[in-house]
Amino acid sequence: MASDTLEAYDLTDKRIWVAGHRGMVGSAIIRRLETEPIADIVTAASDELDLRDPAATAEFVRTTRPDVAIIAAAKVGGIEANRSAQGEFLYDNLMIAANTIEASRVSGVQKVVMLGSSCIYPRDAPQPMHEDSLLTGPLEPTNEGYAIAKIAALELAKMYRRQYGMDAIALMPTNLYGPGDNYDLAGSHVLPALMRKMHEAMVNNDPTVTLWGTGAPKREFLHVDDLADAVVFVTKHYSGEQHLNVGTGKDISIRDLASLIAEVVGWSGDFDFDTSMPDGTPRKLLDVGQLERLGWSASTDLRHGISQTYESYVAGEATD
Ligand code: GFB
Repeated sequence: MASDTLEAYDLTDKRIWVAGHRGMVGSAIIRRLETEPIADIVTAASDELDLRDPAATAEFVRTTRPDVAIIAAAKVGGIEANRSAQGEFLYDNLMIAANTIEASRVSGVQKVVMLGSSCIYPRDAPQPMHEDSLLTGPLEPTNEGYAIAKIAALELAKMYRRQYGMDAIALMPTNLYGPGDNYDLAGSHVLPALMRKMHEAMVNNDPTVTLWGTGAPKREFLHVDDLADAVVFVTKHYSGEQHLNVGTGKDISIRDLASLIAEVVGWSGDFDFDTSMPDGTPRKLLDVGQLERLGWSASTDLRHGISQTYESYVAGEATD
């Protein structure tokens, strides 16, 4: 690890911009920042500021003058949303990254934290996937647009550090879940989709739930509150051009995840497999050694995290 990586950045009295504050990730980061002695948090809703617009983004940063920019805004979705709208995923995420980083540079933001995804690594990268696997092979086709945008974002942070001395860092989280997730079955990720499908099967007394693909792929799931804690940790303790993986270091097959969700929801039935839907990457497990050596590791147990997320899903439904 380079010697520039353990610098401490004091958040006391800092003004922090959280881009994407209404999303699952942004809202978790705000909950976590509220426990820090910062001055204030700056936000803009997407109907007030379109981060794909360079002039509007530059004007927002110029007038609000944040010390720190945490870029949690992104167009995100599960395997089917990604596969069917690759152009949109590439364009929106490229523009968000380019505009937020450039606006931060022009207005002299002290620290910029970019968030990416474990899908930046090659489909067949050795597991667990080390940061050095970046750009060593072909990407998974179902999320190539999103992955290319997130690779461009982390490279932009790196190049701006080299050219302008900007303190921009990039974190690559694994698959996330938690309160405030998207439960729309066509666009969501697997964990919220299966939670909803099983909850509805229980309510309707359905004996079967259909899973996409074969159930064999393995994924690593990180609670969004753990990610928010990692974001604050690296903002305070890390400065370097190397992007960092964030995960739990443990993975689970989709079939076993489905069984775990069924136990938490209290539904007992059978699974069907719709193999006309894609499996995607066979396995996606991160090597989390670099962040662990800096002093951070995840703490939420998967079963506990799913239970807590299910409680918030049921509570949200009750108030709809
Ligand atoms: O979470 P997910 O949509 O995204 O799917 P990825 C993970 C696995 O779960 C795939 C299976 O093998 C799906 O086929 N699966 C089973 C389901 N049943 C379902 C279901 O009802 N809904 C969904 N959505 N999946 C995304 C990328 O990949 O992960 C993004 O497309 C991003 O770029 C994100 O990186 C974290 O893990 O395959």
